[in-house]
This record gives sequence, structure tokens and C-alpha cells, in this order.
Amino acid sequence: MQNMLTLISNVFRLGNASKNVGARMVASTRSFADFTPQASFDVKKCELHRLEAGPSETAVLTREQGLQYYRTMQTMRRMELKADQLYKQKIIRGFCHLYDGQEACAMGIEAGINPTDHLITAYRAHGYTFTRGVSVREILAELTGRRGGVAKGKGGSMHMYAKHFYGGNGIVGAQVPLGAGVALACQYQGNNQVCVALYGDGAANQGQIFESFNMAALWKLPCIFICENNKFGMGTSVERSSASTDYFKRGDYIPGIKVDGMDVLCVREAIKFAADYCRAGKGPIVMELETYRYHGHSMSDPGVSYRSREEIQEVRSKSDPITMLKERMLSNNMASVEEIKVLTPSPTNKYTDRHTNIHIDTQTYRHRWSNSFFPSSFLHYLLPSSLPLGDRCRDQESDRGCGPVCDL
Ligand SMILES: Cc1ncc(C[n+]2csc(CCOP(=O)(O)OP(=O)(O)O)c2C)c(N)n1
Ligand SMILES: [Mg+2]
Repeated sequence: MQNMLTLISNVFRLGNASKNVGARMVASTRSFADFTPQASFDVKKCELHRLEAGPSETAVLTREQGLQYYRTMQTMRRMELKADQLYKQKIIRGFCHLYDGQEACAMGIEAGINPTDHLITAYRAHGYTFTRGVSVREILAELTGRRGGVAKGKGGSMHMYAKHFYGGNGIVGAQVPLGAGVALACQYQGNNQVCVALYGDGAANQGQIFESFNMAALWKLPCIFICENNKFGMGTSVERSSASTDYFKRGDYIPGIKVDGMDVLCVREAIKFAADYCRAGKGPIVMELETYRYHGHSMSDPGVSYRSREEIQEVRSKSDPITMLKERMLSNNMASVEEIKVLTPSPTNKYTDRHTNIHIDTQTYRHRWSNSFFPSSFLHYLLPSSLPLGDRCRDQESDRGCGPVCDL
């Protein structure tokens, strides 16, 4: 009986977290009172450029936040591993750039800004699409070219959008001036919102980035320019492509911060600082997130010809963002091993499958593929009512769900 009450109370208390991104309730057999409700953690000091003081070096984490961040990052990771598998099975076609390894960047940014703030990124966009509120189901449906996808199956890996999320952009660097434009709109409307414009180290030497910096500084736009430095642009290392790899200093007259992009709490504190800076009307700020991608550039790149397997293994074992958060929570008694296990994917972990909504039957994809592949999906789009019912997505209500034909 006592156990039952404990379980129910945990479910109710954690249920409040479900309003947040990707959050759902988790039950533990331990009493809620047994856990440390919140703890402070030291995070790596950020390097600063043209700033007297920087982000906090201490981050407070509540148990609810920790579980939510852990679950969200695990979901992103698992979604990418599923996409990898579906690609190799030729069920996902075309471009596909995976984000595993970089999860702390997307999660930390989302945790430090408001849902009404704006975000635009490059083509490595699956993680941000998820943290901006799109379901795994809609993302995978998009990747597999289905009508149930977030862009009705027409955008694919690089072109997904949501409210306050402007993609998913395939032209390297081109999203940065667009982001500055969104920030200009925020300033014009006086809504106190900011825009986060992300780009990679491979884009950081482009002229249009500096033109955007100039205008943003001149007009004091509320824009956070973020360079996700994952050490490579395709197969070229940052040392080979950039005369200066201090990407946080590249704004010259714009203040900058260099942040540990593998630590979700460090990213969260830094983005909070940057957003406060912009909201105070001080103009733009540049951030460099030091991170690492585990996969190759895209699915056609095995990712081991320009770096060693040992290098990848070392990052995985020493600074994996998900493991780091897990260890923090466990060593501070903020979660139980069972809870973490429930949130950690495994082939037999049915609860996690339902929980993350990504238990995917590959056979279903294979079987249905012909129904949703161009040109038939093109006809679905143009002539939905002229096709036999069996070929159409039957979810008439939302146009988003896949319906029985594409039962993702
Ligand atoms: C204008 C333009 N030039 C070249 C390319 C080809 N290209 C695609 S990705 C890429 C590398 C970009 O690397 P980075 O910005 O570091 O992003 P990451 O892949 O590391 O996330 C290049 C050169 C392109 N898509 N657009
Ligand atoms: Mg890169």
C-alpha cells in the first residue's frame, strides 16, 4: 500500500513536467522524499571576449529538470540511431545529417530561452526540430517522405519547421542573415524576444556571416549568433579551414563567449546570460559551443577517414553529454538507477519505446514506402480526394497523423 501511494504521488508530481519539451511522467518505487529535489553544480568557466563578466559558473538543477533533460537528450539520440538504421535499409532516402553527440547544445539552448523566442539552424536539424516541439513521429515521417511528416514529407531531413523555428536550411551559412532578419522583426515589434541563429565551424568563414554581424551590431539586434564547433566541416578539421579557431572572437566588436557544448548545464547558463544581454537592448552576442559529432558528416561519410576511431571513442567515454548528466543525477541522489534505466533505450525496454514514441517496425516502413514515395505522395498532395482510399492518409482531422496507411 505504501509503495502504491509513493508511486501515485510520484506520477502526479512528475506529471507537471509534461508541459515542458518532450517531458512525460516517470514513476519510481522510491519515495519522492528520498531524492534530492535540487542541487548546484559547478560548470566550466566560459572564455570571454569583450565582456567583463560572463555566465554563472554554478548551475542549479532540479530533479524534474534533470529527468526532463535526460529524457529529451536520450530521445534525440535514439531518434538519430533509428534514422541511421532506416537510411541503411534504404527507407530514408536523400540527405540525412545526424546530430548524435551534440544533444547538449539543443537541449541547453531550449532550456535557456523561451518557447516564444526564435531559432534557426543549418541542415543538422533533427534535434532542434524535436526540442522546438515537433514529435518524433512527425520527424521520422518527414524523413521517410510521408504525408504525416512535419513538412508533409516534402522537406526531408534538412527542411523541417515549427512555430518560432525557421528550419533546417541546406545552404551553408545562409540561415545566419535570415536569423538576423528575424531579430530585426523582434526589435521592430518590441516583443522582447530574441533570435538564436546557429551555424557550424564550416560556415564561420563566410562573408555573409560578417555582413550579418555588422548589421546586427549597428542596429543592436537581439540576435544570439551561435557557432556549433563540432571540430569538422565535412571532412575538414577546424585547424585546416580556419586561420583563427577562436570562433567566439570572430564578431570582433561583438562580445563573445566560449562554452562547453557537451555540458547541458553550461550551455543553459550561457544562453540565459546571452538572452538577458540581448533583452537588455545591448545588441547581439556571439557564442561558440565546443561540441563533437559522433556520426560522419552525412550518411555517405563513415566519418573515420579524417579522424581516428580512438578519437571518437575518447569523446564518447570522457565527455558524452547524456552520460555526464546521468552521472550527475545518480551521484547526487537526484534519480534512481531504475528511473534512469526506464528512460534509457534498449531493445527489450518496451516502456521506453512507448515512452519515446519511437518503437518503429521497420517492416511497416518498407511495406508502406511505395505509397508515400514521389510521385505518389505528390499526387496525394495535389489530388487527395481523387485517389482510392487505401492509398491515402486517412487522418483527415489533423492532416498530421499518419493514419492507417502509414501507421508510423
Ligand atoms: C554555400 C554552400 N557551400 C557548400 C556547401 C556544401 N556543404 C554542405 S555541409 C558543408 C560543411 C559545413 O560544415 P559545418 O558548418 O561545420 O557544419 P556541420 O556539418 O559540422 O554541422 C559544406 C561545405 C553547401 N551546402 N552550401
Ligand atoms: Mg562543423
